[in-house]
Parts: sequence; structure tokens; C-alpha cells
Amino acid sequence: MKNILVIGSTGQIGSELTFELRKRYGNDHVVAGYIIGAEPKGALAESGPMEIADVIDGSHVAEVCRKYKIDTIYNLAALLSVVAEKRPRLAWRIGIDGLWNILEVARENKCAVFTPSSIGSFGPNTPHDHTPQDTIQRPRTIYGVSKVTTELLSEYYHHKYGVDTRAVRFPGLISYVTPPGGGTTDYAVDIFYSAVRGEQFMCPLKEGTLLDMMYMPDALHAAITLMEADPARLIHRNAFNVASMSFAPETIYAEICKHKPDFKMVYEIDPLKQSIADSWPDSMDDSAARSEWDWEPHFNLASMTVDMLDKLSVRLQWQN
Ligand code: AKB
Repeated sequence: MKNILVIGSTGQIGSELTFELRKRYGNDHVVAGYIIGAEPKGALAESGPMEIADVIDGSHVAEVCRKYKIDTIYNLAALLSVVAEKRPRLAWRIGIDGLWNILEVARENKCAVFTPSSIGSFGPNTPHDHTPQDTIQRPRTIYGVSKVTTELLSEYYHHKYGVDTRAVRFPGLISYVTPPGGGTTDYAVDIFYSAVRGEQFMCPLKEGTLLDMMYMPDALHAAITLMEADPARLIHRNAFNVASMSFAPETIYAEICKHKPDFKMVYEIDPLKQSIADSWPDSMDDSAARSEWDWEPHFNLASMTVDMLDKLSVRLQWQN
């Protein structure tokens, strides 16, 4: 049986991943790691162990690893692209100094480590259409620079010390549970909140801005399947392109309108978000993930939209 530590368990991915891992491996085998000020609450706090696990303090994380005999760490500590651009030093401290601490703890305690990369690891001179698995990665955002460094440092620890590091490059993630904070792709979540609340949506990205997106259940499935994959089949490790849908604002708007015909969207472009989005792929080629660990998404734009609208309506009603 695995013993897992989720660092960033109250964030957009962590809050759902922790439950999914607890379902799969047992509540007592999955520790929800958090930082002061972002403590787990409700079912997350009640369903299993929780411990402070701040990436900035490696000794603390090491203690948690020893106490629970942790063998796998999901390291989800990071600032998203837009906030990172506003706080580059902090983004580096959390993303890279923090990763270094985690990899050291993993080396000493023989843990496998999953630290996600992102479509943000690509840049303006990357081929944008069907972005290959192995290609040019020269991003111009601090988020992208730290994601490329994450990939390289994780790969370094694997080759030099044998640490079992694995990762995917996540697209924009869409979920009805925990909203993202400060990303370029957040609009694809925000648009559902406006649609369900019956409000007009102000879209921060221009018509025609194509970006890869993924529904959270597929993102969780990708992370867990990769960490369970047979290492002998892995030619790549840090990090795999994973894709399920790519759309522009007008396409997701039209899809929502099939269910909410009165829904209105206007464009109010955010120049920072637009310039970041323009530098990212339109769609990624995920054939390496498909052939090396049988990656396959379950949701497309149409099925995700139906599920998001249903689940978010229930959630918002329940909160009111
Ligand atoms: C962001 O927009 O910053 C993230 C990402 C694509 O990595 N959602």
C-alpha cells in the first residue's frame, strides 16, 4: 500500500486529488499537506491525516515523510502564470527553491515525486499547432521559466540520484470545486460561474485565442495513471504533453449557449493575459503519453460543458 503526501492539498488541483487518492489508497494513507493560512476544512480535514508541509521548509516536509513513511509526493505548490508575473521572486522561491527541497527529501526518503509542468513551459517560438512532445521551450514568463526548470531539475534528480520523478504538462484546468487563482486560462472556469449565475461574462482573451484545456477528472486521472505506470515503458518522464480539448472563447461560449441560450459574453481584453496566452500552444500533441502509459481523456468540450453546468448549479445553489 502506498503512503502519499499531497503538498498544496487545498489548492485547485490538490483539493480534488487528495480525495481521489484517498478513495484509491485509503484515507489513512494520504496526508493532506498545507501551509498556514490555507488549512484543509470540512471533509478534506475530516477524511484523513493533515500536516503542515511548506516547500520552503524542507526539514518540516522531511519530518512528515518520516512520520508517515511517505513513498510518493504530489508536489502542487506553485503560483499560476498571472500572479507569478506580478511576484516573480516569490514564484521562483516556491516553484524552484521549494522543488529543490522536495527533491532532496525525496532522495533521502526514497520517494517518487510528481511536480506538474504546464503548457506555460512553451514560448512564442514553439510550434503552436500540435506542439510536439520534444520541442523548443523558450518561455518569456517567469511561470514558464520556472516550469522548464522544474522539468529539468526533476529530470536531473532522476538521472543523477535515481529519484522516480514523473510529470505532465497540464493545460488550463476546468473544475467546479475549487476555483483557480491567478492563471491565464482561468476564464474557462469563470465563464461557467457567470453562465450559472445568469450574469454577463467579460472575457479577458480575444476571439480566436486557442488554448488547450482539460476537465479536472481527466487531470486527476492523468496524474495518478502516470504515477502508477510501469517505469520500464517510460521513455520520457519530465514532462508529458497531455491533451483533451482545445478551444477559443467563442467556441466555449457557443457550447454553453446550447444549454443557456440567454447567456451573454462581451470582450474586455486583459493585455497581460492575452500576451501570455498568445505565447502558449494552440493544441498539444500527446502521442508520447498515449503510447508510453496509455493516456486517454474521457471528456471533450461537449461532455465537460454538460457536467460543469450540472455540478456547478448544484454547488452554487447549495452555497446560497
Ligand atoms: C495558468 O493559466 O497559469 C495555468 C496553466 C495553464 O498552467 N492554468
